[in-house]
Amino acid sequence: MPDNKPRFKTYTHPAGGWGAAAATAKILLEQSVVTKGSRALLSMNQPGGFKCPSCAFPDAECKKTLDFCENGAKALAFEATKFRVTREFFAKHTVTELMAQSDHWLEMQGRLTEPMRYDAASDRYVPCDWDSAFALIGAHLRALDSPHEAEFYTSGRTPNEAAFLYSIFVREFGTNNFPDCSNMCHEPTSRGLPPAIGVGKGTVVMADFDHTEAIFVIGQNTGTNSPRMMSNLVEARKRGVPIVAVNPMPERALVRFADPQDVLQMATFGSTRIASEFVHIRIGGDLALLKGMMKVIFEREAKGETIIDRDFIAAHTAGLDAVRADALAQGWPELVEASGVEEAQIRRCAEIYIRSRATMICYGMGLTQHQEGSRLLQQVVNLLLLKGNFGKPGAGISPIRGHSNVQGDRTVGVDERPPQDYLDRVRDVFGFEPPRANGHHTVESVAAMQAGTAKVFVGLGGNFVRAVPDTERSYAAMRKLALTVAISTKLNRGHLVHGRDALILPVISRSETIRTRAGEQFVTIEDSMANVSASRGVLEPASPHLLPEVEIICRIAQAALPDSKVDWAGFIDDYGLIRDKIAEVYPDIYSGFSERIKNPNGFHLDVPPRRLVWPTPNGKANFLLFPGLDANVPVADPAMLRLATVRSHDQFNTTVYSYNDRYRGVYNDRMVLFMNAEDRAERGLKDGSRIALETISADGAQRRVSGLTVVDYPMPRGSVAGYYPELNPLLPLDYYDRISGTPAAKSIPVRVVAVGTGPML
Ligand SMILES: Nc1nc2c(c(=O)[nH]1)N[C@H]1C(S)=C(S)[C@@H](COP(=O)(O)OP(=O)(O)OC[C@H]3O[C@@H](n4cnc5c(=O)[nH]c(N)nc54)[C@H](O)[C@@H]3O)O[C@H]1N2
Ligand SMILES: Nc1nc2c(c(=O)[nH]1)N[C@H]1C(S)=C(S)[C@@H](COP(=O)(O)OP(=O)(O)OC[C@H]3O[C@@H](n4cnc5c(=O)[nH]c(N)nc54)[C@H](O)[C@@H]3O)O[C@H]1N2
Ligand SMILES: [Mo]
Repeated sequence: MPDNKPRFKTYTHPAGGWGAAAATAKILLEQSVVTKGSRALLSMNQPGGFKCPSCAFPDAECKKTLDFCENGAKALAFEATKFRVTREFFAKHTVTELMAQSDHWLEMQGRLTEPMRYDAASDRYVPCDWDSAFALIGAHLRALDSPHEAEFYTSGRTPNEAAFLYSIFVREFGTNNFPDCSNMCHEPTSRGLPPAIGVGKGTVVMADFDHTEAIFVIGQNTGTNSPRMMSNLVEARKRGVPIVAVNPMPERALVRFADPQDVLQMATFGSTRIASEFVHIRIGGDLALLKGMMKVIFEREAKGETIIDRDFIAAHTAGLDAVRADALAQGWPELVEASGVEEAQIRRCAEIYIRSRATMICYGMGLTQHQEGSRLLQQVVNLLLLKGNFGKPGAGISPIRGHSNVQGDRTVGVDERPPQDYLDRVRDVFGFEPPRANGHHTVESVAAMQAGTAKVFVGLGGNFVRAVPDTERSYAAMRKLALTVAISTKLNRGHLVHGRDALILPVISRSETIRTRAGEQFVTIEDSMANVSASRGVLEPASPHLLPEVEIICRIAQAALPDSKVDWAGFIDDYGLIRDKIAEVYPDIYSGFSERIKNPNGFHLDVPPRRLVWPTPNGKANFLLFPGLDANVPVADPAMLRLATVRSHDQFNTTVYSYNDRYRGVYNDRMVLFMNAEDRAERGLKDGSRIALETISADGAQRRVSGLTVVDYPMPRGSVAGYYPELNPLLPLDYYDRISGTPAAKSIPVRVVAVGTGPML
């Protein structure tokens, strides 16, 4: 790039290919980790190596010599970076000064190297030895009037062993306050699917890609956020499997992709057309699309065709009649209006579904982050049930999870609404009575901070303040706390928006070796398709003063619970003991954990619907009714636009790797608003106009982000998109799915309120 001026240029190449290969090389170079990084890449996702710290997509089943993608390489390079944040760094900068820096700048400073404590007198972080850090946490926690005054956050990079111990410690401490990143992510999967199929997980495994006859990818930017899945899509396309991509943004990789791991394609500059049908859905319009497809099926059934799987429905399901009546009652004009998709295309999608004997539906944040995200997913299940798309090869529902172990953390107990039978087992195995009442999810934990009832926040990974809605108010809430603890690998905004006391506790990362008195330890991870496998880091820790997450949790527990019934000291050294306890608490899925994990490829956790067993109250798979066509509360304001906050190609959640978004043709700028040219012209704006956006809400609060540049982009009318986390100030805390607690970050009602001057291009 010759200069740093914002530049917008349509990307005309296939996604992936040499662009991705070049980007990988450039990143390793920039982080000065070419040799170290390349060596580590050889171990990534290989037996005996470590799991990619980026997304949760499973490893390839037939082992390739290399199993990583451009964005996995980025995640690794930024983790293995040679740059360091030292005590000298903190001595040089006050927290107020650091606060003025961008998220990108903070990330670029490198790895944290030793525990630090906030010193109010100098407004700086100062070194603090580990013992004092744990003593401070213990003192704060023991001083609380009630254990419910503490909030224990988890981000999904935390491995099973650490997450399990955390869930035991927090429960022994006395609360179920477990806000976690899943609460902002796939929680509609965890809460919406159980009433329908009995589990809050996907039912597809990698082998299903070889047998499927149709794939729907709804609301998921595969080429950027789970690029390894592109290989599966490419393979499926080569077999002639139709792929339907449903997205308000014509994401480049879903249109055309060259697999960087395919030697022939790379050599010939070849590429594969991915989507056989691209559905340019209006934001929140998926409900109407799903109902439209069901309407087609039921209408044709009514005319005498046999489409639905009657035997499956009779043997395994309940509730079809109400869902049928609801779908048939929808009118085409309303379906077309709500989805933004023509009737003919909805019919074509239905036809693809009808012809396929095994369909899988994959989805991401484009479906979950709506006010009715959970019920929206239940309609996905309805559609799948109609043709018995469970319990057979090539079929099922496939949430594409985010963080590499977000599903695993939930499986081993990070859950603010834990099932009672799990609590009974915790009591029996550990000998204390765990709290029974539900705790706080993410939104409720921020509300508790605002109300002043929360006093202590512990963040096991992540960047809570930057990830949650309502930035300004959430910052203020966080600053009211007595203590904030950040267990982190790298510097982030969460360290700068802190309580009166604050600690930064630096940890050994996924790619680094964990050594304890008992020798080298490994951890385990559960991917998005319920495979559990071992992860062993291969690099030296970034600093000799780092501790593994497991040890940090054990020592916090020892400090907070002097009379604990749990042998924390034993767990610090031997992670096998932790796995034995996991097996005791979860005998159904984890029995024999320590033996089974010896398989170099790991093992699959049982997902009963794959066996046509439905752990629902009635023992059936349930068609669930969701009347109407709105996945979000309608807003009457004619100036309203629906805003989706999305990820660029060069970020990992709140971590901003660069200001470019190659596939969307944006360079050197993240303060952009992707808008349909007609919506733009209607508002008297030009391509490149500077604007401010304001949230339309009824709570009287003003939420505004200015300094945005309008970019003409093929968005459906009325739908706009921009980047997370920059646009989080527009997302009201109270704007979330009531079933799951997930903020509706894909459908914020906004309007353009101010137009700046000055040319941008
Ligand atoms: N490189 C990289 N990998 C990542 C991450 C990352 O930040 N960077 N994050 C990880 C995490 S935690 C997660 S959860 C996943 C996120 O992965 P994704 O689910 O792909 O996340 P998003 O980028 O938020 O956007 C999802 C897509 O939804 C579309 N969309 C928006 N609104 C709608 C709608 O109403 N309907 C439909 N059908 N589509 C809509 C957007 O255009 C976008 O293509 O990725 C994980 N992997
Ligand atoms: N508006 C809007 N908001 C959103 C979303 C959206 O699409 N739109 N997406 C939501 C989603 S899906 C998610 S998952 C959340 C993400 O929320 P979080 O998971 O809280 O955020 P991350 O940016 O992934 O966290 C990055 C930090 O994690 C720390 N870290 C990295 N690796 C490790 C490790 O191995 N161990 C430990 N202990 N720490 C580590 C580093 O210090 C790094 O700075 O954001 C949510 N917020
Ligand atoms: Mo996520």
